[in-house]
Amino acid sequence: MKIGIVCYPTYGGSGVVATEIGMALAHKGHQVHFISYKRPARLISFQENIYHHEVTPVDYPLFEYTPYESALASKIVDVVKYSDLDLLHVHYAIPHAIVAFLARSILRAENIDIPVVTTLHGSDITLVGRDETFSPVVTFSINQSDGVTAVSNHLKEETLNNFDVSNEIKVIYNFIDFNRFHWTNKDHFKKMFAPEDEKILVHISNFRKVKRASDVVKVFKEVHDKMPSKLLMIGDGPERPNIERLCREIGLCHEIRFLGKQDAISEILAISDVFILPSANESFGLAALEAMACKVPIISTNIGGIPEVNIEGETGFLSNVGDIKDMAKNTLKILENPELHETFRNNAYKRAQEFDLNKILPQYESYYEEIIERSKVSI
Ligand code: GMT
Repeated sequence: MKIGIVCYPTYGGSGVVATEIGMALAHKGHQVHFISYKRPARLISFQENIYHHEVTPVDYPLFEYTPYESALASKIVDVVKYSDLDLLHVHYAIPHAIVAFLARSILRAENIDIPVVTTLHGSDITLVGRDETFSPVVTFSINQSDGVTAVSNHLKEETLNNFDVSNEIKVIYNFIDFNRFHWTNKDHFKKMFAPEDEKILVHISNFRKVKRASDVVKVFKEVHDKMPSKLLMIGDGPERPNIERLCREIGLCHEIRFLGKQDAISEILAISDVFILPSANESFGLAALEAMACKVPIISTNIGGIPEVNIEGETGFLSNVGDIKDMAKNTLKILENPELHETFRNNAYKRAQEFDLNKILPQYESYYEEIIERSKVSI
């Protein structure tokens, strides 16, 4: 198949999933055309069957806001026509689903039919999409898509409960590529952060408010009061200055390292003992799945789709949002008992295998085929 993928190229989960799907499809021989305003962050090296089409909105003195949507729609029209795409897969509803609808309408006027699959990822439904500024557009564009997927049962339910959706929604979970995410012995690397063999807690996110990354620091303080430990904070985003301030206030700067955006996530996870995910909302929690693939147990909240991934008392523990004491208690329970820690590590790895790329990717492929067939019938 020739597939167009529209996504955010940044470090957010939707862009990561979109890029991983594209790379895996290309590896299986499909032709994949990424359409985004920058090269997707995870598209690091040249790969056969992958093309990238950059959207470059034109600036003009009249525009206070550059009309990115129009530029994207025109680029999609161009790529569908000249690369002869079979299907367009757009990730994150805003604005990609409505732009795909626009591009599809333009192409229909030229007798070209391009089926559109929209994947809902999270905040496009649970946060920003619900705002009245966007919700009529989100509802319309979901209903107009030829196929719709959500990354968890919880996200599907949230969509049905909060938008007037008549279209069917298929759940296809996030997945993990074990070729890139797996545990390896990195003891020499661990020594750099934990020279006295301290336990390493880790958090990875884009430091938006919804991630409650300051809770990670508060949990760490409680743990650090009881046992020698270090905290690695990976990623970057709007809340980082506040969190760094908190570290200074509690006097633990020397025990907490902010490593910024990193590509070698698997190596960092391989030296980590526990992953902390205290989000106020999380449709799936891809970062947790990546940690589990590297045998890292998860201390998380019990919100959104997280319980579909992290299993209470097996792969980690789940607490109410903001319950620092409970998260700290659970972290200590795992870290103070080496046998239990090892069991949780193995359980996390086993659970991650259920989301193996090789199991999930065929679900996308057969869904694409179904949508292409269905749209041929309806022409
Ligand atoms: O919050 C993020 O990290 C970005 C966000 C997005 O939509 O780009 O991620 C969402 O999509 C991921 C991939 O499907 C999910 O694993 C995340 O749980 C989800 N984030 C939220 O729901 C907050």
